[in-house]
Amino acid sequence: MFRRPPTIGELRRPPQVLLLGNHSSGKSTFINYLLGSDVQKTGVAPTDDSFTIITWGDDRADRDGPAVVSNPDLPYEGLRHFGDQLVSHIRLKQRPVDLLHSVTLIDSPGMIDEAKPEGGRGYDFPGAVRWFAERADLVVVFFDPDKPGTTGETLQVFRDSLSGIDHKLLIVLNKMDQFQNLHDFARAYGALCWNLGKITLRKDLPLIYNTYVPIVGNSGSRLPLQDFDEARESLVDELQNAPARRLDNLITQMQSFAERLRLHAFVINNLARGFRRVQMQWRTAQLMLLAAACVTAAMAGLLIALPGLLAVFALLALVVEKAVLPREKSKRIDRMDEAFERIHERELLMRDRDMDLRALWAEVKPHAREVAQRCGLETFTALAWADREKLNELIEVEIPHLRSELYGSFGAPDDLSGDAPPQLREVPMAPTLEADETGAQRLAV
Ligand SMILES: Nc1nc2c(ncn2[C@@H]2O[C@H](COP(=O)(O)OP(=O)(O)O)[C@@H](O)[C@H]2O)c(=O)[nH]1
Ligand SMILES: [Mg+2]
Repeated sequence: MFRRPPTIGELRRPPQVLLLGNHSSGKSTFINYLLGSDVQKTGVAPTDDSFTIITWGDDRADRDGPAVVSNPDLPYEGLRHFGDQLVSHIRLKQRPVDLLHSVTLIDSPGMIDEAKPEGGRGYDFPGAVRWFAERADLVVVFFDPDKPGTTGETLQVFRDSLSGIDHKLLIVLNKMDQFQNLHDFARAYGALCWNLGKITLRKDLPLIYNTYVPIVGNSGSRLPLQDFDEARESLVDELQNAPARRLDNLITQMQSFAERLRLHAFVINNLARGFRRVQMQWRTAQLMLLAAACVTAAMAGLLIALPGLLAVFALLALVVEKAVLPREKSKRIDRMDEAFERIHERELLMRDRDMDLRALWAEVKPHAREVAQRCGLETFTALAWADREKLNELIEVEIPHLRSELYGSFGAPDDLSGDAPPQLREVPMAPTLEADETGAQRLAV
């Protein structure tokens, strides 16, 4: 009852990179640059309002949304829940390009400044972005000099779709070649930092890749472009590193599922055990009382009263089953927090573990509660000792072992850490933000 197991398509999904950004910030142009061909349409007008999945295939092939979400071999079945409107805005393009062997790119509809709460797009856009972002190994957000601010839909997406996945996020300030002087650049860069500082609520600002895509007809900036070229190379490196990130993300995800599952199972098991004990006590007490009454009646020669006695006990049993036990059950479910505290008594005393565990419990509790209420505590069989040990071993030995094997084979733990934002290589002009006493953020370049 914890969650449904992943589908075959989900398990087999290739490493994915999601590209987000305002319309005309250069997402599609960047994709074409990566693939070395005009796979995506580009242009200043908001021409493309679809999520386009660009993946490897022997032959060139394009498929529409309904064919994509109904194919169990593809990891996109889950998108059906967002409704036909979204499905009709999904495309899949297969291209025989080498890069796509190792990574699938997902181009997205450009974000618009005015987010219409009533759903101007006809589907839950932030929800769909969240769905893709959770399954992506890297999320690249593009900004351009015209709109370095984070207003409207961008703000909504950062708040609703990208929270909690900071470690996968790369920020790009694109079209650097459009700046004619340093002053314009500084203003756009400053505006972007300022806005990001407001929405990411992090003390340190994520690293920003200042870059551009060399395309025919670029106006020719008067700024030296070498640094921006290097930033682009770093960005491409990060994208090519997606398969290693994919493995790391899978392990992180497995760890997080396993820890949640352990909490869920242990607490429900504890409540169910307590409830079964009480149920047993009540039933034993009734039986003993009945037996005692029967014996007394027989000894006193009042066998004639037996049917009456049996009727009284049947009534008593009915009251216990229909009123006493259900009340006991909901009382126990209401005291779920106490069960959690009891089971983790020792761990909760450890200072650094305490907060993590409570945060995890806050996430797990609503669903665990719903499961306990809907299924009824009596339906859960006792958690076997061997299963309990298996779960513990998975979390404490096997998953950490997998991670160290991964680091062993890729040899770059710094770049692969699932918890911390990846330490990106030297890219020019990365600022840090320091919080001063008033809590405001000050830019220290
Ligand atoms: N000067 C310049 N123009 C760019 C750059 N990247 C994209 N463009 C142009 O910006 C416009 C919008 O690009 P597009 O890739 O369609 O943006 P999207 O809406 O984010 O997919 C197109 O006319 C591109 O030629 C860049 O790095 N520099
Ligand atoms: Mg586009």
